[in-house]
Amino acid sequence: MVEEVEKSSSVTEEPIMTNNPQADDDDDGEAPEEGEIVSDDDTSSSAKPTAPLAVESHPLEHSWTFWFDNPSAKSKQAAWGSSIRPIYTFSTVEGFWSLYNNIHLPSKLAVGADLHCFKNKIEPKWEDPVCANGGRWTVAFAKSKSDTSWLYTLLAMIGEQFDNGDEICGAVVNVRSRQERIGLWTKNAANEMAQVSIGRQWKEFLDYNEGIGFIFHDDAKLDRNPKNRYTV
Ligand code: MGP
Repeated sequence: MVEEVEKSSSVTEEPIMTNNPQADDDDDGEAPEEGEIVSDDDTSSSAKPTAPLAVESHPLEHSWTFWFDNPSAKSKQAAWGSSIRPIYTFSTVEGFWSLYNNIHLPSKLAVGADLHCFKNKIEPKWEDPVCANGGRWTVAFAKSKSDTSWLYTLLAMIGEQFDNGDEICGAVVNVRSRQERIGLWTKNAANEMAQVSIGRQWKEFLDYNEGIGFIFHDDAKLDRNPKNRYTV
């Protein structure tokens, strides 16, 4: 049994969950599956039940929370962000995979959806005090082409691959009708050295060779199409 994933108290909708629950219940009495460990003396069907094998869990440096903004819950009248909900929090490698394996990839999400993975306790909003002076790098992908980069972004973040990992708030994938965009949110937009380092490393992790731009949240608040402050 992998470490139990901490479930948020406010789970309301499941359009991001696949119908692919983890096959954790191994004691089905059937032939072992490939890779399943069977003890040598487990030769009779009347073998006594044994204590479950303890599976090591590998703690991450930080806890992370997935948030989801369901397009069908978004309303033109409601304030921006009022339909964003925390979905799950995880704090181990095993917790990440059991969650990742059960939520849709960006290519399977409905147009208009936003899926966020942020350090626990940081809300994926400009208004969050940790994000307030921050900004974001963005990479745009053709429709259904962001799945691999989304995974690599998540692994780089939760695996603390960035030299300036403390600067990172989280990442979001925006699914839109013509494209998908991944945004990497950081804390101190004015710290150019840290932002540029993060942007360069992110491109390496994604094997992305085109230019990308960094926008300050303060600029985005004033202008729907803000200018890039940094490019790498
Ligand atoms: P967006 O989501 O960055 O652009 O911001 P997108 O995806 O091109 O737009 P969409 O219409 O396709 O979703 C779009 C707008 O949402 C901004 O201009 C803001 O009005 C609002 N908005 C976005 N964010 C991330 C925030 C936020 O964190 N706080 C607030 N208050 N508004 C936001």
